[in-house]
Amino acid sequence: MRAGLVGFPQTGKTTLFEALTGQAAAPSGSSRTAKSGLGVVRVPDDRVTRLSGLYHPKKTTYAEVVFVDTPRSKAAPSGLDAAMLQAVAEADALVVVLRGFDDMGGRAPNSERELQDFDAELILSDLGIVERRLERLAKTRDSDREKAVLERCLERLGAGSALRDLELSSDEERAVSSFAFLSRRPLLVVLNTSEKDAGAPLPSGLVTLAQQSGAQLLSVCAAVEAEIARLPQADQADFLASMGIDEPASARLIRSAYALLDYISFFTVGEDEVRAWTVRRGSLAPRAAARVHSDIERGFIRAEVMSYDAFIEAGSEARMKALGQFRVEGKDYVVADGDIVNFRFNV
Ligand SMILES: Nc1nc2c(ncn2[C@@H]2O[C@H](COP(=O)(O)OP(=O)(O)OP(=O)(O)O)[C@@H](O)[C@H]2O)c(=O)[nH]1
Ligand SMILES: [Mg+2]
Repeated sequence: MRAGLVGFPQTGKTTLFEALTGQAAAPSGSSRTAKSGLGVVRVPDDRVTRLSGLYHPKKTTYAEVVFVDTPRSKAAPSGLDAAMLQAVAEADALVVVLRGFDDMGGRAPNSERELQDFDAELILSDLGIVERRLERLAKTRDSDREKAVLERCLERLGAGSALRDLELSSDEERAVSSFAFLSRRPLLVVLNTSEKDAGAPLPSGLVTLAQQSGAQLLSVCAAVEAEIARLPQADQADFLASMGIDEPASARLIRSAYALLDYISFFTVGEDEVRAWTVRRGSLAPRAAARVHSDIERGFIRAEVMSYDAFIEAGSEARMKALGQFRVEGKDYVVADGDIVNFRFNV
């Protein structure tokens, strides 16, 4: 999964990136805001650790999330310029960072307003795309289906609403997917609080607004968490606890993103590798197989499946078989979170 950190200038995007990845966004010596940073974070999952302990594989691979920091927008106060758009072009989800601390000039934060303004920027960006495309299509006689969907989008956007919760059929979705509308991307809102507000309840107005926008919301004190992320791994848990933070920002953010995107994990196990994979909930076995390798999807015969919890309780594959819990599933099987899967295929 790829998540793009976006927002207005000086809201703490780069600081959050450092907190999430434990790495500085740009090489030292260069301006910290000059470049778009990429950081890979492993998805914490005790189940993978446990399976690895049982199989003693040569290699253990956790699922990963790529966070993208976006370069400073020079066109302040506008939050979206070409560089930022390019940085998030391939993001599965947008993480909008809101300022929850007094800025350099001592101005108090207004996170609700900021979220509304940023959503408006996403909407305007999409509106521009839709209008240009419709103008072009007006000169042609075909593409009626595309025109019809774009008209629906235009209506929404023109009324100042995001495309996030616009219901589209799978045909319609396909017709507009290449536009990668920003206001349709799943949105995660991070309120970047001041040190004194770390751990305080979220402002209720912002909670309501995020709900209305179809977004997930969480608060993080990026400055504190970036400090902690720089400490040796062994010391991090103690420092978090001393600040009243249960879980590092990266773990909380990844969990929210998985919930938002409705992602689940399944596992493949063996002597060579124990590995976690991510798919959308509701995916059929061949789709899950494609995550592992396209050949496995093409030559899919069946999937041998054990659910993680039952497996841990039983203790071994042999015992699972004896209990009748080692299942053989076909093409129509919907993969469940925690499934341990062995694909049988023939190419
Ligand atoms: N008090 C407080 N200050 C913060 C926090 N996070 C960031 N800041 C400060 O806010 C300023 C901007 O932080 P950055 O992380 O560079 O923000 P940015 O959004 O990446 O900024 P641009 O890339 O320039 O748009 C810095 O002076 C940070 O020290 C926070 O959690 N609390
Ligand atoms: Mg920055």
